[in-house]
Amino acid sequence: MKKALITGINGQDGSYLTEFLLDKGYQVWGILKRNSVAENQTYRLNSVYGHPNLKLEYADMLDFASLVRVLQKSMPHEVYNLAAQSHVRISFDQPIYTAEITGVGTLKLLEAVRLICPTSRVYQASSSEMFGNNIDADGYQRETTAMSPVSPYGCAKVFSYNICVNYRNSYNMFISNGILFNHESPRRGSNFVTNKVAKEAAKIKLGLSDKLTLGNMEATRDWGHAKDYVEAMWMILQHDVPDDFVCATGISHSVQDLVNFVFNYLDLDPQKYVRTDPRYLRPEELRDLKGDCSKLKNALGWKLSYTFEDMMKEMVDYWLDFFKKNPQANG
Ligand code: G4F
Repeated sequence: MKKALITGINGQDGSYLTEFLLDKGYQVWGILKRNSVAENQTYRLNSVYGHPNLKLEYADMLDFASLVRVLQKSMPHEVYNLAAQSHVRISFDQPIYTAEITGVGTLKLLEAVRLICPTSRVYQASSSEMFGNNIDADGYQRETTAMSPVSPYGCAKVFSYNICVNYRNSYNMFISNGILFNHESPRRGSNFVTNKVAKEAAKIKLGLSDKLTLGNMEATRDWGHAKDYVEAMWMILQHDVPDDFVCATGISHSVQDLVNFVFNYLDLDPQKYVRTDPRYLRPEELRDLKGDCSKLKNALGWKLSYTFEDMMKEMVDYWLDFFKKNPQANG
């Protein structure tokens, strides 16, 4: 039986990847950071919690010894490093914590893999945030686009990307970076813009709220569905050689387009409800993202199954259903 270890197993991507790998017959190990509310640690894993092939262990990216212990216990064939402080604006509030988890945490994991199970294949969750405001002449970012991050989070991800390439070359380890553009779902944290818009618009539709307050409406992002992107992670580790791949839809929308689409779907007028507030702006903004994933499509045959519109409808429908059943809840 193939074994995989996932850091960040209880996040959006970790939970979808767990379901995907269990379906493929893997034994899946995951590390959980201790949380005082135990239910908060596993709610995204509800559909698979208690599965005989799912093994959860307490460990932390800040705690090298805990990573060593879990690797020794699991001896995985594949390691997916999805753990991070992944919120870009919050990385300006907690830059050191972000660097330690999202940057140095990766190095701790690589060093532990090198010492304990050096033939394990390692997937690193790299990010389009690494490109900053660099765009190729044709309007896209791709594997060869220069990286000039504009946030502490982006800087930490560039460190992780580089240390992965360095370990691959220095120690001949199978380590691959997936450079993923924004990917969303109903499991996305509701302080990321897609799910914030979906959730608040659903509340407005049901009469539970009367406003949505946002930051930069001009920024554009290339938004895909997390379910499609976890499949890419797995494909990247099945390739015959370790390599780095962009994963994106190739289509971008502005935050304003996102708002217009969601409010239109709910038959609401955004001008009546949507406001902006500088507190949601970042000290430095990444303006535009649009990815070219030709390499991933051509080398590995990856395909998208969701459109932006289907994904946003799924998210809005999730929140409509949630608030109809729990009108008092804050989500
Ligand atoms: O949803 P966001 O917070 O995602 P962001 O910053 O692009 O980062 C996400 O994608 C990255 C991939 O490039 C990941 F690496 C990262 O971990 C994360 O998953 O913001 C998207 C855009 C930004 O331009 C932001 O300024 O939406 C703008 N925005 C406008 N109003 C807002 C808001 N973002 C948030 N979170 N909240 C707002 O009220």
